Order: sequence, then C-alpha cells, then structure tokens
Amino acid sequence: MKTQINPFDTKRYQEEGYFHLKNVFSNEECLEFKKHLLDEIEKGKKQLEDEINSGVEGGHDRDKIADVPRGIHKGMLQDIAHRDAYFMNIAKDERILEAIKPILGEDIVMYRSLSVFKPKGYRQPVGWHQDMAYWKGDGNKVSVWISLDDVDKDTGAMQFVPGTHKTLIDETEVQNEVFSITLKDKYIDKSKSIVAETSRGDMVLFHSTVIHGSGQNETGKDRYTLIFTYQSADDQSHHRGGPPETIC
Ligand SMILES: O=C(O)CCC(=O)C(=O)O
Repeated sequence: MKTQINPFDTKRYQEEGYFHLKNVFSNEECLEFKKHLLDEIEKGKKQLEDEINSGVEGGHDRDKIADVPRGIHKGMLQDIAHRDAYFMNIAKDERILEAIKPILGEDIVMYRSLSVFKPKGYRQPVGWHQDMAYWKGDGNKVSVWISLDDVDKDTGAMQFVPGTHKTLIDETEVQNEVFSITLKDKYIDKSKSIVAETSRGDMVLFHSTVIHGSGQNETGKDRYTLIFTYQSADDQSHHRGGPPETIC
C-alpha cells in the first residue's frame, strides 16, 4: 500500500463537492485491475454482438442489473461489480472505505458501479450533469472514481464545478449519447470549473449533486476508470431494481 500524500479532507469535500486523493492504489494493482476490465469489456462486446446476431434485440431495461451492455461501444460498461466478483472485492477495499466512512458512516451500501473508458477512437466527452437529476433515493451519495491510467485534460479528465453540490437543478436536456441527461449551458459557469488531472492509482471522490463531466480524449492514449457509488445503509435505493449491495 502506498502512502497517501494528501489525506482525505472531509471539510474540503463538504465545501467543494469533490476531493482528489493521490496514490491510493499502486501501479501494479491498477494494471491488474485494467487487465480484468479489458477482459470484461471484451465479454460485454461479445454479449452485445450475440444479442444483435440473434435478432431479438432487447430494449433498454433500467432495472435489470448487469444487463446486455448496450453502451459498450460508447465507452460505458455498467454494473461491473455485479458482472465479476473481482470488481466487487475492489469496491470493498479498505482504502476506499477509510476515505468514505467519514462522510457516510460505518454502514455503507453500493448504489451503482461502472466503468467509463475512452481508448483510441472513443472520443466522446461526457456532458455536464448532476447525477442526482436521474438517480433514486437520498442525495448524499459518494462516487469514487479510480484512475487506471494517467489522465490529463487532453485525455478526457474529469471536470467539476466546485460548490455546485448544494443545489439540484431541475432542468436537463438530452445532448450526449454517453450520459444522456445533461444540463443546459446557462447553468454551467465554466470560469469556475476545474479539471481533475489524475495519475494512475489516484481516486476522485465526488458528491452525487456536484456538476461534473469529462472532456474528449484527443489523444491516442488510454483512459480507463472504475467507478463505484456508495451511500449510507439508511438509504436502500439502488440504481437498478432490487436492494443495494452491502459493503460494510
Ligand atoms: O468518467 C467519466 O468520464 C464520467 C463519469 C461520470 O460522469 C459519473 O460517474 O457520473
């Protein structure tokens, strides 16, 4: 385990709605995570192709966990922790729990898991949005975004508008294929936005209402992530049908 160079600052997270923790996972761990993720993405592509070839293409069922990954060609694999227990184990890693317990308490459940990836040829930006605009349950959810590559502005780093987690904006529109619910431009003060450039092994924690998005990958470099969203066990909502997964 590497030493964290900036211990989690709860106060700053509460003020800004996100927090960047450096060097949480080692390079070797991340390469191993990425290897599993690439296998899972290949499986997902095959699952989708089989569905298309069978001629009975299923409609999008928001409630079905680990469904055919219909976003896979757009750089999204949903429900990774329910596709492979390997990822569920990562979601229960003590280093993550140590960071989120000061916000969520001792009893924590998982709301959702996914990977958003932008390898060469997957350039899509993720438009500015607030997750709570389309999520269920209580607003105090924390997403943990794990950087499996070095990511800078040109590779499609995460971007946040600090402090915006205090107000949920009730007006969205469909702009972007990957995360379809985005905010109208007039709500985004780009002069206040920041780019969270990350190194492999860093984690960014962010609140479910903070305005965020990510840029295009303008480079030929990889940009892979694992994302887990947690909430207090008092909140029994889940992104799909059924109860949330108990984490601790
Ligand atoms: O990784 C990304 O580019 C976007 C992730 C995101 O918007 C989210 O997890 O809510």
